[in-house]
Amino acid sequence: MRKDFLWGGAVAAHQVEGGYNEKGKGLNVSDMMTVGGVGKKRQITDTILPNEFYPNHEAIDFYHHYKEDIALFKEMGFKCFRTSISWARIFPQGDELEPNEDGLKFYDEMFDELLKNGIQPVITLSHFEMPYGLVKKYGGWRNRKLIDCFVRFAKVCFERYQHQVKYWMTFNEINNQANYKADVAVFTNSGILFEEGEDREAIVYQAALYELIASAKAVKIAHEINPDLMIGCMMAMTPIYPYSCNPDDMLKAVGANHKRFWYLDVHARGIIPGYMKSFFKRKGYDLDLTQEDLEALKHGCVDYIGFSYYMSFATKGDGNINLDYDEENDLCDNPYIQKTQWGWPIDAKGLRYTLNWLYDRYQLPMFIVENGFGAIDQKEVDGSVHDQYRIDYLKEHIQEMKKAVDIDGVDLLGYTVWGCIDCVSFSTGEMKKRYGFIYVDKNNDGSGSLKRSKKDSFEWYKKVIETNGEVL
Ligand code: P53
Repeated sequence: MRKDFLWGGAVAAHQVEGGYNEKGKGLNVSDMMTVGGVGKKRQITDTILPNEFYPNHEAIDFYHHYKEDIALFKEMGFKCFRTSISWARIFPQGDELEPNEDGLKFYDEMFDELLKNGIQPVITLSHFEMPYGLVKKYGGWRNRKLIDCFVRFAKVCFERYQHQVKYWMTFNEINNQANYKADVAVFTNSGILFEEGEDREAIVYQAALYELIASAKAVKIAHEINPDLMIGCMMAMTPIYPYSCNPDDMLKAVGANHKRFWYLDVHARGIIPGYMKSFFKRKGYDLDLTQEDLEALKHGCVDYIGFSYYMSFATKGDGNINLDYDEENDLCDNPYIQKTQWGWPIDAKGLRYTLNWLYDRYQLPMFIVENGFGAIDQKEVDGSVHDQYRIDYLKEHIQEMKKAVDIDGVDLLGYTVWGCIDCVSFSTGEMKKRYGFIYVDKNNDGSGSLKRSKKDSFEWYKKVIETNGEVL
């Protein structure tokens, strides 16, 4: 492993900060989502309802605890810490022309605190949140107007933090909305709510194209402001394996991966890939994509590929000549691997596979910006948490990552463990789906003292970083 390998942890603003209405912050889409659970979807409400619980409003109150939390990250030896900027702290409604200085100040101070402790901030501009005002006023990313709003936000952040932050990402897991049937995925990626009978798929493709154009414009501006800045994309890398070596399964997997990862071809190559052009044509979509947009894409290729890795999927051929893929119906179980309590397949070798696949395809540096294990932790009477299952999961993944670097020769910048401190689960809004090395005393219903304590994995990860991945 390289000497300057960026070991660290990752979270997102809305999942940790709380302080949802402090110092002029507007509402984000994440503030409108109620708590859910396994088999209970999070609801999206149009106003804050008095009898509902919104877990992101307080989250783990990182807004007021960040100094204490950063001290713990330092104790583990973090080289970097990935978080995001809450867009509505900076532009409360999203379409203002001038930013909210109090919001900017919060990140100034937090980034300084990280740097003072020898930790590099790695920043996502929009991690599953955007000002709710943009949803109300413009219908979210249905509207081209959002490109300007995002680019303004990005420019303010690059200008302000260019000397504190080198590594940036534009949109978190932009491909999560490939599952356009899932309301929460589309709402959090694109701020879109559907009317009965709308063509969801067409709307989501248009929104994604606007986001990709906005991302490319942001990349170009960042380089103009400061050529040292490294701007990446962020993809949810869940490779889709063919169920078997049956050529029909192989081909179906090609089609499925195209639909889940075409965004990456745009980000990294600056073009709309042929398979998507042909798909749009076949569907008869009347997409709003100008010559100027295509130019913008060409000049805004990312500097590196940031991605999350939790799991792999599998799919079977179905005789569909167009290789179309529907995430809700076309996935099947992989008999060779186990699943977590939340039904997420555990496949450490898939990480090595993913690193090879991406490097073969793009030859860009990569950054694993999320990997982790969500589980129910048992807190003992003495306050300890024996999370050997988490250590096992991370260990297996790091071993495969090392093989990809040392044996396969991929170019990898760093690795940040998701939810390094317990935080609100994105998909269910629960606290009990924990990922952290640091336990936070907070429960699903919002009760708890918010006290932080170390789990067994804390000392383990500290050793991993200290030895640059030698002792696992
Ligand atoms: P939670 C799908 C596939 C892989 C990662 O998720 C995903 C998703 C979206 O559900 O999300 C990322 O908290 C995301 C984080 C999120 C983390 O995975 O549902 O970037 O915001 O918290 C873990 O267990």
